[in-house]
Amino acid sequence: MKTEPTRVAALLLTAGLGLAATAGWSAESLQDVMKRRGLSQQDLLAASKTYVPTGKRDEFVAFSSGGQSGQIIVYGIPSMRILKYLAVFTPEPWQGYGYDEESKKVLAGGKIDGKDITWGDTHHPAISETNGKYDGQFLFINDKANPRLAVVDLRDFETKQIVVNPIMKSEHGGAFVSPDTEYVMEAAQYAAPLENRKFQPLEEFNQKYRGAVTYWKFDRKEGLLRPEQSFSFEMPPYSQDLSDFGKGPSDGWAFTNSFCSERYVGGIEKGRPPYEAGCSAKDTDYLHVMNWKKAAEMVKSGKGFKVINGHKVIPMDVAVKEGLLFLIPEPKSPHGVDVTPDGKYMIVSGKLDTHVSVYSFDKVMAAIKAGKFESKDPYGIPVIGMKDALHTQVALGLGPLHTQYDSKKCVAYTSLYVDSQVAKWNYCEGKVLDKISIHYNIGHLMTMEGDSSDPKGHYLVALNKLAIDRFNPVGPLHPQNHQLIDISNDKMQLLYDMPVPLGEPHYVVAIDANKLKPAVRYKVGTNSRTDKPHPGAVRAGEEKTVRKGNKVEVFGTLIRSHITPETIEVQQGDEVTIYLTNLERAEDETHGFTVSTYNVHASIEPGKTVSVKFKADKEGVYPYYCTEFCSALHLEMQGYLLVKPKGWKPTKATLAAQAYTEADYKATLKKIADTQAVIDSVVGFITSVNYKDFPDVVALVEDATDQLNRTKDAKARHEAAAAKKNWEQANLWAEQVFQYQVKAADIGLRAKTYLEQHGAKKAK
Ligand code: K7E
Ligand code: CUA
Repeated sequence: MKTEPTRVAALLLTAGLGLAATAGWSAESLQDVMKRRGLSQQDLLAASKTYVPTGKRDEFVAFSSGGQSGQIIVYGIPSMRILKYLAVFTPEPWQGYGYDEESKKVLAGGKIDGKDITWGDTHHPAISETNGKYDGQFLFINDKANPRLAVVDLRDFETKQIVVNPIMKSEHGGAFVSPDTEYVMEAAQYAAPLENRKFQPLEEFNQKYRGAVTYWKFDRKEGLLRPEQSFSFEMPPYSQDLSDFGKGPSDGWAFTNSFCSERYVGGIEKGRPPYEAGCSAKDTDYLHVMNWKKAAEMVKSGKGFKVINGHKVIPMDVAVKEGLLFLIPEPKSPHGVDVTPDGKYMIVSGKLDTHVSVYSFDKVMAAIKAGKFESKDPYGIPVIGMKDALHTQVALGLGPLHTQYDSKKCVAYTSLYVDSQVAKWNYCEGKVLDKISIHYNIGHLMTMEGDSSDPKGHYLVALNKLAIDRFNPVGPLHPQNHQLIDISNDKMQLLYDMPVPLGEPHYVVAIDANKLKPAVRYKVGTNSRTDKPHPGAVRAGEEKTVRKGNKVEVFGTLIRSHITPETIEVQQGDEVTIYLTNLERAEDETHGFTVSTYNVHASIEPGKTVSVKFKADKEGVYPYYCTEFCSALHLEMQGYLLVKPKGWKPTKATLAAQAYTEADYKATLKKIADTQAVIDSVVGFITSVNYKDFPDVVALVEDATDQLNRTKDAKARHEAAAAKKNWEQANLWAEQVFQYQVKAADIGLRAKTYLEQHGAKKAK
């Protein structure tokens, strides 16, 4: 037990006294490496465009759908280094998501019909916008399989809310945000009866099944979707698909694609042709055009909706009468609809058509104003003639799907699924500019802030459906495949293949890294899921255990390197809740917490308060400990949950004594003096340079000072014990002084290294 601190002290001594290591140079030249690894000039160029040297950061941060994993993958561009998985619809143990009480409450918001759903089919992440531009505050993502929408707060990258769509049974056309994020849109996919738990025969599909588009009201101040202020359009039972909000001149309007407007219902087992045949029989489907702003005002005034499953729904006949809903034919089995950055055009791609269709918002408005419609659909919705709405159509290639925009005017990129290519083209003039092949079968593609009103150009990511021949084989299930493409020049250049180990990511969005300003700590005692003070929080010295009947509540704290309390004693059958507050202020000083075999885990970042709860239904002894390697004495960050059987009585016994001597105490005092010398030399170095010019170092110095201040209490205790010749207590409290010193010295050395690496100058 005494060896580890001694080893640490020795390490500190060498590190503190030795100076910066001499820089090592590779004996190989660039040419040698190219030859040895078989790299071309082109490879080197690509590598130099993606490589981010140690200590440097990426220009953009991407948020990728994690597909069936129900999570979001965060990575940097251009390095394509994975930074984090955000737990959204699926429990994620590292973050305690689904294993602590606060996150369980968020997940419970996603229960459907009272049942837990512990996964999600995530498709489309969306970053919140202000005036059509990414603002980096919130992130939304949908679950296609179980129609749900989640809100992630980008102040701490945590999921705060999951809502269930009250009328849909599946959804796909979400999440998309209005230019000021007042609303988040999601469109249904597979039509079904809107009433919950209601059976209707497929024979009555046309009459009883319905699609829908929902507008969720977003309360930016509280960071929450407001179901009571949200509403939906009832839609025909066409399979609504991707959507987009208008912006600029088209602000106030929104657009949703559909496929299978044939309303075919399949039945391969009855000898009928499959869905894929029946759903692509017609040459056109319908683009749905909605005046969402007018609809929102109508609903707000308390008119024009009926209530289904407690949710406001605008019936189709009302939408038609009020001029809120129109259709335009679109070719053929379309998938993506993407409004141009200037808001003047809507670009639609038909999977089974070689063209992209550029619709003019002005022309659509003119037709509506003139009452010029070519027909009505079977539900009485006016249909605007395709010719009256089109700006142009451009032949791009086979299987066009999704479109993104460049910072250069009129320049767009469209994915070609069948051709496995990206086409770069000009949508104002309707001409193709460049094409690049990818591997294989691209779905979505994404440019930097490329679906906002202010795209940033630079890079494009292709989200490919297959990863044949790309990566080291890992079994029949291949990794997902994102490819980074340089779009800063006229010709596109493929830079990098990135295997993605969670699938299937359908869409990804990327934001200028400077727009993200996540916090590094919470105000002490914060419930991170509500951003409110946690009633279970306590300050240092206020830790307590409270029993009420068979309910035991432990109010504890964590700080390097101990958990208070270190023993929890309960009776078998007690319901135990442990509230834990991380008292740290230092960056990245997260502690974890688990109790053996009770299936609980928490990640407690600086300042956070969380709770774990379980029934102590098994007699026995259960160690609990910190699960993050937080400090040199992390392994000692431990305690025991003692679950006593009913009727157990203590026998006369005492804790094992260690019997330390005065000599042990003196040796510890010597160790303290030596360590203080190291600390003094490090402090001497830091204060000899302009460390105050480095905010990261200032924070480290504050943390080190904080650790050193803690020695005062322990010092008073060991001196008091020594005065009473209680050598055991004296030695142990002296050891505690040393522990604080070790942490302070460790932090000080980190600060020193940082200063050396960042070219600190002699202080004047
Ligand atoms: Cu896979 Cu947007 Cu769901 Cu297209 S989606 S590919
Ligand atoms: Cu705290 Cu390990």
